[in-house]
Amino acid sequence: MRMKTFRAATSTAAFAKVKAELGNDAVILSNKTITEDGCKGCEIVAAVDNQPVMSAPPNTKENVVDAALKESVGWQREWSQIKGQIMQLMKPQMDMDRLSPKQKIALEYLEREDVDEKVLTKIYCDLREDPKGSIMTTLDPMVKATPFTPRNWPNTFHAFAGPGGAGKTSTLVRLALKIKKESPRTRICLATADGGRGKGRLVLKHYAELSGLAFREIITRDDVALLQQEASQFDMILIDLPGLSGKTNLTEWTQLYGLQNLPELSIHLVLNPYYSTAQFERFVEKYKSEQLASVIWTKLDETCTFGLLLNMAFASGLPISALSYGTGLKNSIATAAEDSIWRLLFMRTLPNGDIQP
Ligand SMILES: Nc1nc2c(ncn2[C@@H]2O[C@H](COP(=O)(O)OP(=O)(O)O)[C@@H](O)[C@H]2O)c(=O)[nH]1
Ligand SMILES: [Mg+2]
Repeated sequence: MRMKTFRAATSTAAFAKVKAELGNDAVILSNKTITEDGCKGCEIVAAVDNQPVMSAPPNTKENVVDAALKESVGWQREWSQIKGQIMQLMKPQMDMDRLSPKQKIALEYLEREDVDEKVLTKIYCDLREDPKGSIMTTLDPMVKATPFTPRNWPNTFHAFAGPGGAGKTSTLVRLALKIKKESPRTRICLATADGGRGKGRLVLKHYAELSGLAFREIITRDDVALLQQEASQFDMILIDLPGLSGKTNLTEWTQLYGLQNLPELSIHLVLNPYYSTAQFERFVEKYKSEQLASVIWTKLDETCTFGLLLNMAFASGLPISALSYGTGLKNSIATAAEDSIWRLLFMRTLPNGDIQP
């Protein structure tokens, strides 16, 4: 067994070093906060079973292609083949002329809006059962809104996860300011777990100070434990998570920081509706977690088709809790409502009434 100590400014950075040096099979033996030259940091001790060192093949064009093809063999390729075959089988069955003209127009519209084939097939099957049924009857149970308000989300801990640049920090600040404005007595704490030194941290600190909100930093799991101890002082603790790089996924990250122990933590996944299918599927895989509770869609003002909202609702069963549609901090976010989701999907109309081209 090979054992090594890694130090970095945050657990995320230390964990990345562990992975880079010891690989995915490394076992974390300890993970604690340390102080070095007056700065807080993280120390991880990790170990890996000794493995024979394989000499890497020369980096020729052929070797790179061979390695890539080998990587794609296995369940990933099999699954995409199976998926493709199911769709090939289903598509001819989707005889659109068996639908009423109104149903057919609605289904064709959703196809143009980039609603994926799994969802279209489900809608088609439902409509076939009920020739007089409206498309809304079949879509209604699929798309749910749980507006992000203290009343709908009474649990204390809320974390915002998602790819870098998706709009996590802006969303967190906007929601905190909105709640503070609507119910000034709500005791809100803003906590950042985003890298310790980044711009997001300063933004959060600035708005917390400006609005009289508490501010905390999460550098290691000790800070999460501390936050848990003082949780009764707050009605809502909003945690800004980092965008996860490389192969690290959300479940690994929450385990590393001890977030999975937080009672009633809701994680809200912040996404943009204009991701490609491949990107979207990758994010769903990377950010899947038992603690995921809602989806927040941002950058609606930069989006042309909104089918991904439906695809995600179908794939995850999660409600939508907020919608954001502008760069500014004011008048750029709305808590989600089912009719605003329908207006987006069928009329490309943003919550502020603007229509997307
Ligand atoms: N157009 C537009 N820009 C947004 C929206 N939400 C966030 N942004 C911008 O996206 C960028 C990244 O946002 P940020 O909150 O820092 O993302 P994070 O990395 O996920 O925390 C910033 O420039 C924001 O102003 C939105 O709804 N519409
Ligand atoms: Mg951020």
